[in-house]
Amino acid sequence: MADKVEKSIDPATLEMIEKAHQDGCNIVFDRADIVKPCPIGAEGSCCRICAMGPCRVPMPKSREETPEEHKKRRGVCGATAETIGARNFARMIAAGSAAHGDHGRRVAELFKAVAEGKAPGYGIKDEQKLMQLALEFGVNIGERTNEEIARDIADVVEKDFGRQDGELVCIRRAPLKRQEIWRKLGEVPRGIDREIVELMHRTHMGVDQDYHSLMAQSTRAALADGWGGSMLATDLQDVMFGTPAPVLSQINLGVIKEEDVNILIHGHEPALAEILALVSQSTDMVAYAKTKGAKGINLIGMCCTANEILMRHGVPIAGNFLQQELAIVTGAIEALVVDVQCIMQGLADVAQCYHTKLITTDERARIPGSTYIHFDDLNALEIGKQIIRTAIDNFPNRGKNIRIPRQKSDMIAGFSHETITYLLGGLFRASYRPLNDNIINGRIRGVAGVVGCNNPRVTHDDIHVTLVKELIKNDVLVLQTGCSAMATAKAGLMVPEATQFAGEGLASVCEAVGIPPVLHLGSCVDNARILIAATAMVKEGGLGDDISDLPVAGAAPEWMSEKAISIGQYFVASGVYTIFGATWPTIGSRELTDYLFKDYEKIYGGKWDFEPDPQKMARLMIDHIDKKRKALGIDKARERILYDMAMRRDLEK
Ligand code: XCC
Ligand code: SF4
Repeated sequence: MADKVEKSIDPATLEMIEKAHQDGCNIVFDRADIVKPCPIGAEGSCCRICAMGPCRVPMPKSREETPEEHKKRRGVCGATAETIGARNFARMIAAGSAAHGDHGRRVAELFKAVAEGKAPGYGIKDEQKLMQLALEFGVNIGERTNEEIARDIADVVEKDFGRQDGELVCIRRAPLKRQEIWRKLGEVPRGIDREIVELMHRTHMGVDQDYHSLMAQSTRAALADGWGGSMLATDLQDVMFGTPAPVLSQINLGVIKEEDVNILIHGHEPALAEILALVSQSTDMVAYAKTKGAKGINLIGMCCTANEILMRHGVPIAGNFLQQELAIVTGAIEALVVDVQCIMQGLADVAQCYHTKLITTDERARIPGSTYIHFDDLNALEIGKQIIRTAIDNFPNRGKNIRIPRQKSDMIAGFSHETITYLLGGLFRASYRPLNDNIINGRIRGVAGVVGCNNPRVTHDDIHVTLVKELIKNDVLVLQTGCSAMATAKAGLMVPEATQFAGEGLASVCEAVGIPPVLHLGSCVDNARILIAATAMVKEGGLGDDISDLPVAGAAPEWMSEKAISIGQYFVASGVYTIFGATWPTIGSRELTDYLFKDYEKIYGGKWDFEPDPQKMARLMIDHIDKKRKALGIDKARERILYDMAMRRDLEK
């Protein structure tokens, strides 16, 4: 990795970095310059899980090690570089799966409270999805009320977290062939909590010392994320808050309004954000804001909480992960309200440079220097009002030093699995048939999921945008979530006009259906929607009988969080070729890396890969897609269609 990277391709971000410096305010980009990544930690070769260490067993620099050297590369207990690398990787998966699992659990708890009528302000918005879940989970519908049905669904879901034996309920959603692969390997998750606890146990000093078996349990914990915690979170959120449908909104720091009380909500769980979306528009709150000299209340979002309320309410997004501090730097944010995950501790210091109140709300995520307002699902409306009032009261404290970048882009979001079927097939024939047909006939070459974070070790947004542009140019339909979705939305790729960047085949399909070539599917837990979409493609027929047969690929080009590794692992174990950028955390062990990058394909049909250059990354993904097309025998169709298009172009001349 180069020592000096360009900070960002986003002009709004660059402008605010400069303002932060003028204001003498220290931000993530500065800290990334000062704190260099530890080279031994970066390659996964530092073990610090017991007090005989920490043991550092780095790969020799700039040359192959001899087999003798490799044998001697061990920690005090004798742990090999493979074991150390696998343990570190496994622990990332445990933490990532735990984060999504705990998110799912909290949603399930709220769902139960809603079913019991104990959570005023919340309700059941998507009755159809409730019934679908009831049918799927074997819950009796009969003449019962929605609440009674929800109560029983809550019981089924609750068991998924604490079950000791058996299988997670959503495992049955996967293609049959995939389920059989997992069962044969003994990797079907029993309970979400159990798999994570067992993985932590196995990585303790002196337990599992075979990287194969450490990675097998890692898969089990990761599947408990993708087909467990994340999937349940998405489903129950849809039932309570509504299944997203396409919605037009705007993104980037330009959505901050100078004359309004600006309330920025940041984090991951939608329960609080949903209430704020409701309360911030209430007439008494808006009236109160006016008494303080503001024109109104502007609720905006950041990171995945933003994705949740964007998809369901069209709430504008101020930016992605690396812009969280920069929003404060505008000088126009009255309150930054956070829940859990991806919240930088640096926010507290940046908030001190301005009038912004940093409000923490979750007992699991406390930040020194913040104001803590405990959010309680059972008293959500009252607390929501208290938060909004606190923000409004802070409006008169604004300084004179305000600068809001002009940049904001239009975007369409809200492509749930359900809406994709409707859009493609129509309300009465909702299906994936048209998508499969267009893949088979070659107009669409394949489908890519591009997801994940920002990372200041690479140029902000650049890798996302370059990769996605290259993919759509080559007729690959792109599905996105997380901060990656925000990067390309800012770059104008999530509007129908973006078909101008798409290849002719993909553009023709998008224009016929009226969708952008890059679809926003939601937050990081909504990666589960991508699993369901892939499964629907398999079930629709004509593209093989397993996810690993599909011409699809996945990427997290600017990843940074442990959740991203968990997501990657469950995609790989579900049969998807998955490529990460930025840095790769097992480079210190050749054997382990080969196992993940090569041998995995024989086991799962999918595998990991690493490539920081977005052009090369696109090439690798497209090559994989073409390989799958060839195996399906549909490679020729694409040649024909491209030939037809060239002829048509010639005729039009
Ligand atoms: Fe966090 Fe989800 Fe990563 Fe963004 S993409 S930095 S995890 S907010 Ni999930
Ligand atoms: Fe070192 Fe082994 Fe302890 Fe790890 S477990 S710190 S390799 S002695």
